[in-house]
Amino acid sequence: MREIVIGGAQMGPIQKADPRAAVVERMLVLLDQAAKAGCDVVVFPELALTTFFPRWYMEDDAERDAWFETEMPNDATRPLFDRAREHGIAVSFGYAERTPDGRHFNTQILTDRTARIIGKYRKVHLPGHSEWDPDRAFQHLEKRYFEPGDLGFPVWRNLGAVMGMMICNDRRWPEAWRELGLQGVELVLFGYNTPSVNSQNAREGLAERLYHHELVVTAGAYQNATWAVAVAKAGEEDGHPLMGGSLIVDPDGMVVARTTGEGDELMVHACDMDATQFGKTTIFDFARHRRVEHYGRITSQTGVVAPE
Ligand code: CDT
Repeated sequence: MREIVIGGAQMGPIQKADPRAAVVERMLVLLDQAAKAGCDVVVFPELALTTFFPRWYMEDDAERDAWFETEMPNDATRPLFDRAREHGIAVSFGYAERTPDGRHFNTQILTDRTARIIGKYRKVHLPGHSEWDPDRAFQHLEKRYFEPGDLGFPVWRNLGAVMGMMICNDRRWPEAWRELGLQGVELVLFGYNTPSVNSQNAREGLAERLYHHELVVTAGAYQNATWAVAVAKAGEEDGHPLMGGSLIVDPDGMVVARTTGEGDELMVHACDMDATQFGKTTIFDFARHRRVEHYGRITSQTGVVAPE
């Protein structure tokens, strides 16, 4: 038995005007709760330090860059690293990253128990669009503000398990899960900011969106025989609702913990990493069952090519 107690620290809304320091205070409360609950690792949402700013159209570079972190940790987030180190808890959270040479990524990091950053992932599947779209009920400008991640889908050994990360929209892409699965991932950590309504289809309700979310996380976990923890930033940010529905999913694809509301809320589950072994050595023993000679299109072709 290799038990890791996972904490999924869902966060309620962050308004445009909320300073980073106030957000980090909320994260510290969740981290302290996690310590009391015996957590070994705590996962916070995508873009955990700010509002989901890609809903806002900006033309000014300085205005855009105000949402980005140029170093990690920095003055605002150092208390989080210090508290995590005191508790001996590994943490993972997302933020907007601007590199020293001026590149912009939607990033998530992973620390060990000493608060040392051991892993970094930059979001590969950026949803949305890059120019103002008058046909949408609201904007989703991730393609404007970020470039696609350049680090692939790495994994790291942490707390005695193989861990990988993805970010929000990545969870809808089986290729992302399989990249991690092929490296023996045992725990996938990710945060998300998913609007409660579809900006291009008002008929698609919250229930359907929560269903699609649960569908892809449970399928990804099952098909790669891995634990997964999916953590929302939820609630209404300056009039724009984000859905909750944070989940911890076991390697059989079963939901073992979930949040109930759309505010700051910790979910906890003790997860046995050895539970991944059955699936990895039977139905999803990739070495025995995959047929790569038939998978060429997956990496040679991007869009659909239908017959004449
Ligand atoms: N943050 C993020 O990736 N959100 C997307 C919304 C897609 S709608 C343009 C998601 O997949 O949840």
